[in-house]
Amino acid sequence: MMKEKLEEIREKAAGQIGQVQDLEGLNQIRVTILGKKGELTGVLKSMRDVAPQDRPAVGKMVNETRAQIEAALEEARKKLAARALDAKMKAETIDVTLPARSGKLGHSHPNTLALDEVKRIFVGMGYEVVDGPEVEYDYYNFEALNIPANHPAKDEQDTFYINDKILLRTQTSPVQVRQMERGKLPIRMIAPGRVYRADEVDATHSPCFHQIEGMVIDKGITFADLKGTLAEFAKQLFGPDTKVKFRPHHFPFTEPSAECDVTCFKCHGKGCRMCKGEGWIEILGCGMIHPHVLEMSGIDPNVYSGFAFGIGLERIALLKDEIDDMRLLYENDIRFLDQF
Ligand code: 2NM
Repeated sequence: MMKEKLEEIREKAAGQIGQVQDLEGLNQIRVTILGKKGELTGVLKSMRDVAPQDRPAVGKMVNETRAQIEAALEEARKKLAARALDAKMKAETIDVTLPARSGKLGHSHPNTLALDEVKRIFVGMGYEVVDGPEVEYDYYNFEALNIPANHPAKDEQDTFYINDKILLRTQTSPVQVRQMERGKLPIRMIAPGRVYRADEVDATHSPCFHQIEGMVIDKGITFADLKGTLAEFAKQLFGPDTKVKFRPHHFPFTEPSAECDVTCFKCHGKGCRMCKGEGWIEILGCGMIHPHVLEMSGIDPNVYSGFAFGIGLERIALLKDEIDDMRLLYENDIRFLDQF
């Protein structure tokens, strides 16, 4: 009677274990059979109804049944665990042979492209690239450059003053002055960098923009050297058939002074939209360094002479890339920048 009951439990367990699909189900089976209120435990509790002399044999049978069921449970657990691991591995496979998603690479800003080009040309002619402070003394920005106290450039409307002696440089000439003061001659240098003017933002103005100023000082430097240098620069920047033209102008720090135009690189001088029908495009200011400027920085104008020039970097970038609004250069709109 007890034997049949145990046999029935064992077979039922085997049947259930054979059907079970996952570890949770298996645990359920363990609880319903071997748990505190489980079927096999129930049998154990009914031992008191068994005749004392039969108890050892029945106890042994119960224990054997229990061991068999436990063995079956353990075997099933191993199978199910292996199957679960297998499924997990399949679901989480990484295909290491897939090509990587390519990151989007940036590129140089149009200003940087133009500056690199200008630098390449002058470095190729033996010039040094020099920089200096953007926060400058009034002396280096104005006085040492022969710009008198009553000059309109010095007006508070035009210059950002930190105090009455210190300001944001309005040109990169102070870098040239500092180089002259060092007294190592000859000098062949360009000074690119940020400059500041108290201007309202519009299509051609910004309170912060970039200049590239250049300077050569040696014995016997003449206006012919200036013309030859800038003619070569223009050819390299705008194409080999580019011509230059010099119009008289005035700067406090140079004498004589000129503005330099190049033949339009689009129409080659015939006149078009690019050059507003002129055939010529203004690109820079230049001149022979004023003897007083040399003298103030400790260079004897009777022994040395030199030329200097100033180029607006944005103007070059806008021209070369045919951009019609300077603000586009500062807004950092990727849709715009991606085009260069
Ligand atoms: C310009 C035009 C002409 C210039 C002069 C000097 C210095 F320091 F040598 F005197 N540096 N840059 C200069 C001359 C700048 O910008 C339109």
